[in-house]
Amino acid sequence: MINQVDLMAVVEKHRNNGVVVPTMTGSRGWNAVSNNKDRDIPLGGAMGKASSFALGVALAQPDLKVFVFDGDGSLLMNLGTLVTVAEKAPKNFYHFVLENGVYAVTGGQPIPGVDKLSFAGMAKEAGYAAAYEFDDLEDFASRADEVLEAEGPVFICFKTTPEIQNEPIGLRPASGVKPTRVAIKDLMADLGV
Ligand SMILES: Cc1ncc(C[n+]2csc(CCOP(=O)(O)OP(=O)(O)O)c2C)c(N)n1
Ligand SMILES: [Mg+2]
Repeated sequence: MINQVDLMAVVEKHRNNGVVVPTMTGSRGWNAVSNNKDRDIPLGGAMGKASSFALGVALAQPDLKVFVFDGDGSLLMNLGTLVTVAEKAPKNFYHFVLENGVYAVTGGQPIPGVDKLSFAGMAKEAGYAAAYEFDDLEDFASRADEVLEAEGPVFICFKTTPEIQNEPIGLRPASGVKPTRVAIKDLMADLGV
């Protein structure tokens, strides 16, 4: 099992000037490690749509790498995205799923199929250029150059430790994560588009 913030610290070292689209508990994790917040779009609310949004960015900015930190419950809600991404085949697209086995941000309810399905298997069969699965951070860190330099679309499933949020939403401490609409404006300003 992988700690998601430790994982994200490894990815941050490889992002260079790339755009990062985290969602759900991944947004908090990424906020803790990102060194270029003008190029981050934390996607809140639109469950399952982080990869769809990121696909649009990748197609519009083919010279920039785009990295998505999807949730496992979120990806299940929009499995068709795998087929759409594979069809468009953006070479600059890196789709990570944080497979923590639960809907962590809503209290830790188990996702369906967790011990049966293979997200990497589904991505491969949908037609991604490459698909990987890691449950050990050292294994990934030692191959990160190879995996993140490969031509996309690349899919990587990480088996992560759930960080369950159980407090009523109104009682949770502020996350410090930028609202999506602000992040979009900041990214456009940074890219000059
Ligand atoms: C269409 C829709 N249904 C339900 C929700 C409520 N909701 C927000 S986050 C979430 C769970 C997300 O789970 P996952 O993608 O696995 O991310 P994790 O919390 O584990 O990081 C749910 C059910 C929503 N935002 N949109
Ligand atoms: Mg989850």
